[in-house]
Amino acid sequence: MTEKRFDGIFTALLTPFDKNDDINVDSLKKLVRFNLDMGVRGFYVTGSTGEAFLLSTDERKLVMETVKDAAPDATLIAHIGSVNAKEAGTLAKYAKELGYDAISSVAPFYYKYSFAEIKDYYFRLADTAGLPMLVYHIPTFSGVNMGISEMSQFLSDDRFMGIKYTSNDFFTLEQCKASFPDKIVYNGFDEMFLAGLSMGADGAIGSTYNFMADKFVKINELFGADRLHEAQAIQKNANEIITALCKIGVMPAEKEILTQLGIPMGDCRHPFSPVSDEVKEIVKKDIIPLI
Ligand code: MN9
Repeated sequence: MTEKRFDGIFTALLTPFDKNDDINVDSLKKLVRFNLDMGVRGFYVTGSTGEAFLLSTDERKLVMETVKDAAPDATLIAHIGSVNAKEAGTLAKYAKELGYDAISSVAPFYYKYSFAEIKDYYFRLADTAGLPMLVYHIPTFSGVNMGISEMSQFLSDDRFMGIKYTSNDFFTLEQCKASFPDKIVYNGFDEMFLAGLSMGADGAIGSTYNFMADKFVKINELFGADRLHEAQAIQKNANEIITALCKIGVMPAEKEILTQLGIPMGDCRHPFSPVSDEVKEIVKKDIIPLI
């Protein structure tokens, strides 16, 4: 088996639902193939974008299995994070069993844990799975902010492969990469991918890649070839689309785009609202032509 690569573009996979609000396995396979065809290196499975916290443990396992079956050769990172650390442990073991390449977790949230407790959560999961651990840093959602001194406590350890960095504090991103050049840093906000690259990111994990990964694969290539202005033009085009998505709700709109492109995704789960007819029209008239 060839060594899996962790640089490049990773789609934070959306989770398609059918009419009964169950996982749509068929659409999930199509979505994986569609993304492989756009040139992604791999997938970040059941993360925020995959509605992890709205899925049961069995549903999370089903998504993980389906993706592994559909993309056995891609690099696969399972987000196993949960507010319930025991569930996270179960999923971490399952990721190992399925042959995933790494696990990742958001910091334990809702209760206000000390940093020592957060650290213990991560180290236990890394030991449970025996897979490289990717810290998922998303302070606006988790409420857990970490600076370079906290991050260093993970990145200096062999069990940690790097950080998925979803924040616009690029100075801290740069400090992570400069202090730990051998670790992988993923840019988390798609609309700032080029900025992240210029501060040292090795790649990116993002939600808009579900339907436009090809643009980001290209930005990455152009950046690597020092063709910055061409990369900028593509980022600008992508950002027109992301600006439109932000106005109507990012994940519901992403699902609607894919549905209109021929992969039925269903709505995001309650308490997200179903996509309105007005949003469907906006997607059709204003967004699809920009892709
Ligand atoms: O996975 C995503 N972050 C969140 C990363 O969902 C919070 C991003 O891809 C954003 O959805 C995207 C739009 O803001 O950058």
